[in-house]
Amino acid sequence: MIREILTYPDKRLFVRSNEVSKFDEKLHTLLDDMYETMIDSEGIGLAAIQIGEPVRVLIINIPNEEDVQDRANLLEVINPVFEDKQGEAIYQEGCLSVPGFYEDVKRAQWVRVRFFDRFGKEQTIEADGLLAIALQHENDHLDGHLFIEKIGFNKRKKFDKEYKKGLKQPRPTGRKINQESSEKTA
Ligand code: Y12
Ligand code: CO
Repeated sequence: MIREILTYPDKRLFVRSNEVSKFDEKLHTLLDDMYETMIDSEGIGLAAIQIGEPVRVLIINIPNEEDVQDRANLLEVINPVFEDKQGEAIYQEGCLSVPGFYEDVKRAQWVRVRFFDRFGKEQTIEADGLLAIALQHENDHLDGHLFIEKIGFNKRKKFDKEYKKGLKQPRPTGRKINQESSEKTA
């Protein structure tokens, strides 16, 4: 089911989300709803709190080299713990909860993250590039933080000004999506 995405300045976006303790049908429905909602809004990442669920769940679906967003590459991350971060990277970020605003953010270039999958199995991922950025952006949501908090003072002023004007920058789209689910068994 496609769910409503909370947008800035909704105060629920600033709460710390709770750890998941049950890897049950309810969690699977939440993950499926998050995927449908993210794809419907042309996003590449979403945290559960963005649809009003304060649990430590995030999903990421980075488009491949042909700009196809293949569900087979969907990453479902539950209770993530960042074990290591290295380097620096600057990337122009956007967020479905801050529509129409994009700004450079400095983050780690490489990360190693321990997490659980939807079946409660512990996994580790090492990532760089866009995936590393997305993991950090989405993990910030779990701690109640938005990327606009990481931009400089002058850029933040620009955001406040554009936000007040209700400015929505058009964004090129046209990405292909393959929503076929890859086989996922326990
Ligand atoms: C790098 C940087 C940030 C992330 C976090 C995930 N962010 C998104 O998925 C943002 C998606 C987004 C989509 C929008 O809509 C369209 O493009 C049609 C959008 O535009 C508007 O809302 C007007 C803004 C953001 C991962 C990796
Ligand atoms: Co976001």
